[in-house]
Amino acid sequence: MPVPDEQIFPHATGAALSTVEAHKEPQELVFYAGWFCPYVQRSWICLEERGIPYQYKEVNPYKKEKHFLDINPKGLVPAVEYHGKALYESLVLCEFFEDAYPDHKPTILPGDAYIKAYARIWVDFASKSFLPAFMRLMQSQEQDKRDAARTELYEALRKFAAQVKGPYFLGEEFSLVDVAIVPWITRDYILAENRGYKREDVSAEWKRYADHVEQRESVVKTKSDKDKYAEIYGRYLRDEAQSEAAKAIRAGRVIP
Ligand SMILES: N[C@@H](CCC(=O)N[C@@H](CS)C(=O)NCC(=O)O)C(=O)O
Repeated sequence: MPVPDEQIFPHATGAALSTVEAHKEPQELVFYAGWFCPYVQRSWICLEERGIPYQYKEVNPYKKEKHFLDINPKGLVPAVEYHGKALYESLVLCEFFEDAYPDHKPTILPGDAYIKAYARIWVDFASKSFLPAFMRLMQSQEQDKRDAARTELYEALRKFAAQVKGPYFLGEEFSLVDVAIVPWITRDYILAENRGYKREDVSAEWKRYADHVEQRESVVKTKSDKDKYAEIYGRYLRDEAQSEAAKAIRAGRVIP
């Protein structure tokens, strides 16, 4: 039985479409992506930031086609094939691009060992504290659960924003911490339009940071037209989405 999530507009639009068009030629690195996916956007931003040559291939991960499951047995985008070998997990890919393409600048992890470890703490925070709260707020149907999720989200964002050196998380340099969170910043209008979220209600620091980071060129270049996200996020807002992440949130499990 096809899951409703399979009904996805088939390709990128807007600025992201131009980026896809520029990456059609075969390369040693094949990037399996879904234009709509925030995790994909993380890895995609890193590829664009660092000018790494890659071939973009659109995948509908909800179809779980055999070729794609051979690349990522979890059946999730993003994934890559590098010299014919497969890898997946958005943040692992971002770090892999650092290691496999050391001559491509700028790097998105700082060179200093302490700052690099510190950055990883906040990348982890984005995945474990911010993201589940974001999704809970989107998927919650009852008002009391929405209020609790919004409070949880605001607390996480205030903690994060209090550490922002500005304009980016670590200061002048855009880094993996920004990459880890910015795809959801570009999608927070969904919460603003449907769940009473406001950047300024989190804190002035959060609003300043979010307003700035979403304008980064690599972020803008990996975004599709706003109206194309509506169908997908409508399923989350009605709590009908059957993605692995949506099911995990519904069941109170960790997001895969
Ligand atoms: N932890 C993974 C999550 C990736 C993920 O959940 N991708 C979604 C699309 S946004 C997907 O492929 N979903 C297919 C499914 O849930 O069946 C990562 O960071 O790469």
